[in-house]
Amino acid sequence: QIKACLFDLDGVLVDTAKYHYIAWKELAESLGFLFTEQDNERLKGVSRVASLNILLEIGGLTLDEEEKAQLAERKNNRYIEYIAKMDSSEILPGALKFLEECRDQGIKVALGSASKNAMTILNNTGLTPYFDAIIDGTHTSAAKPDPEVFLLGATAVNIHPEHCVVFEDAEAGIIAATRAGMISVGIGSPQTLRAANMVVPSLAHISVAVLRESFAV
Ligand code: B16
Ligand code: MG
Repeated sequence: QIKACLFDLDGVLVDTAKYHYIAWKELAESLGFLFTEQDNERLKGVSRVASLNILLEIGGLTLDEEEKAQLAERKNNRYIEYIAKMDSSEILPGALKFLEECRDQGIKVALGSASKNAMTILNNTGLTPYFDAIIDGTHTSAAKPDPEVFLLGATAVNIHPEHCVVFEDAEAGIIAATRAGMISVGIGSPQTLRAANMVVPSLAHISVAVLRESFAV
């Protein structure tokens, strides 16, 4: 029986990837190199520090830890300017309806995001009240594909992992869900999310009834 749904934030509930992209692109250009949309795919679901390391590798730059910390802060300050202007219009299709369905059917709802800015995004879009537990980058010590973020979520809502379903748009997140012993639903394309138990284009394409029919756990 499905007793909890755990949601990634960026790419599943809201499209903040575009703001991450603009902020990283600006940083790359200020350092003298180009950063493309294709490069940006490598940063999805990846932590801020790991993202910066990938970006610097693309630019062929080697910097010390202090310089890196400054750049990560500069990028984050830009990103914060963008997310400060977010509102409920930026919630992705089907997300609200599905969150309401979970609530109505007594299914626990938790967040499992790598972002340290998750609370700002949830508050600005009005999503916070839908969650029984919120686990984000301020609570974790290991990044996806480590299962920590989802295991903490399951513990917070007091549900065994085998009764949890994870919704993720990044491959690392699907691997994290599998390692946590949970069912995974990929949001996006089946090519990139091959390891998921099921893949749908968005939350508008899923319902609690379909989940129950597909996974008899
Ligand atoms: P921050 P998610 C992730 O969010 C993003 O996909 C990823 O691009 C970002 O680098 C990471 O959060 C850290 O975000 O810089 O705000 O702490 O998909 O796990 O919800
Ligand atoms: Mg994501």
